[in-house]
Amino acid sequence: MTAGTQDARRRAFVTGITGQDGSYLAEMLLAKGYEVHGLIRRSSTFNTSRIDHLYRDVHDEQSNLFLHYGDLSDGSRLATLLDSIQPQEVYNLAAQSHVRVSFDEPEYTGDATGLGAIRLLETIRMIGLHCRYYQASSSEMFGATPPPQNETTAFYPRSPYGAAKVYAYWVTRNYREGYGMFAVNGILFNHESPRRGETFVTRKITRAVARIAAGQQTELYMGNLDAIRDWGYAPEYVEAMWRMLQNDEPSDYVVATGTKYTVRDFLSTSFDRVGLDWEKYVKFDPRYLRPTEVDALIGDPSKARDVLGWTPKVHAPDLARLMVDADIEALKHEGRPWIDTVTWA
Ligand code: NAP
Ligand code: F7E
Repeated sequence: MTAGTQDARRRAFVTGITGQDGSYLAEMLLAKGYEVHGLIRRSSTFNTSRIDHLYRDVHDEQSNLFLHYGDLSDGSRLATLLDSIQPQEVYNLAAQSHVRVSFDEPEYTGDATGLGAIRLLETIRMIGLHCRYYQASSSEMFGATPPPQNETTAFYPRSPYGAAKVYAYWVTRNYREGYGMFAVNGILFNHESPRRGETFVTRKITRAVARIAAGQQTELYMGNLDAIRDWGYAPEYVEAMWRMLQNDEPSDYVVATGTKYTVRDFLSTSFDRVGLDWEKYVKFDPRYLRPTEVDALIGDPSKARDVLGWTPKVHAPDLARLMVDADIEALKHEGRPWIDTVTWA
């Protein structure tokens, strides 16, 4: 079958499919029988390691994952793709998603993370595509507003990334209210996994723990250890995204565990897993501080529980342990692709 030709399968278009969430979402949608179309950026080196295990040759009749070159900065390409694929569901997960990096690349972050959303929304409106749209909004939008944070909490972003996400949040709501689009914001708190990018704090820690335990590293340089986060498990969070698009009414939802954990707690639990004392290895480096920090994010996921029936099962201590175990496993496969296994309901 040619990519996108019509059959009974539901079609989803996923931007950011090569990222942590995109890979789990694609895996889950394929397990549910969807035809999945992913947007990937042209890169001089392969950037598909998180989804290679899902990919089958396009000449294979059973293939139901299709990858398309494109970029959120390229509106005409988005129009061509969406018009030819005609997906029923669009998940906008692509972003320059690193908060610290957004201070170094504020303009680019605004373009990809903020304007990228309106390029997609306006494309959908212009070509008259009847689809449901998911926007990857973030707890970073709450920034300096104290916890607990829910759907009615005021935004006070503390980074170019947070500000760009606020823009994307509001245009998503605007297209829902102005044009009657089924467009929703998932306001997701930090969620992690063995597939988390290596420069986010959890993965930086668990990867270092595995390497220190194996004698391949002797110290770990970190920034602010006092930050409080509400860390959940990414495969559970992509399930919440999907549920938002299956609900009768479009609405916005906080997705979180409702529990607090500091960076220091995460360090302690991770080093404990291999029987080491974190204080002997961790050193301070101011380069990992941000010009403005988000001190505390703790979500209240009551609405997602009550309306979507979504509840988190994995909390920060178990998450730290499973990520350390996965990084120990990954070290054994260094140089070869390694992917954690997830069982989808
Ligand atoms: P991630 O691992 O950093 O993945 C980001 C994805 O976006 C990658 O596939 C990346 O492609 C793609 N991308 C970046 N710039 C692009 C552009 N200009 N055009 C097209 N694609 C582009 O992020 P994640 O953790 O999976 O998060 C998914 C989404 O949720 C992001 O929007 C993030 O901001 C948001 N979010 C994440 C969290 C969290 O805790 N993980 C919480 C709240 C919200 P390459 O692989 O080529 O770089
Ligand atoms: O930092 C502190 C740092 O970079 C967490 C993104 O997915 O979640 C993520 O943003 C905390 C911060 O994530 C280091 O200062 C200390 O307080 O893992 P992070 P983030 O900034 O919370 C939100 C919800 C998103 O939407 C984003 O896309 O840890 N921290 N020392 C450090 N952080 C890093 N990266 N590296 C350190 O060495």
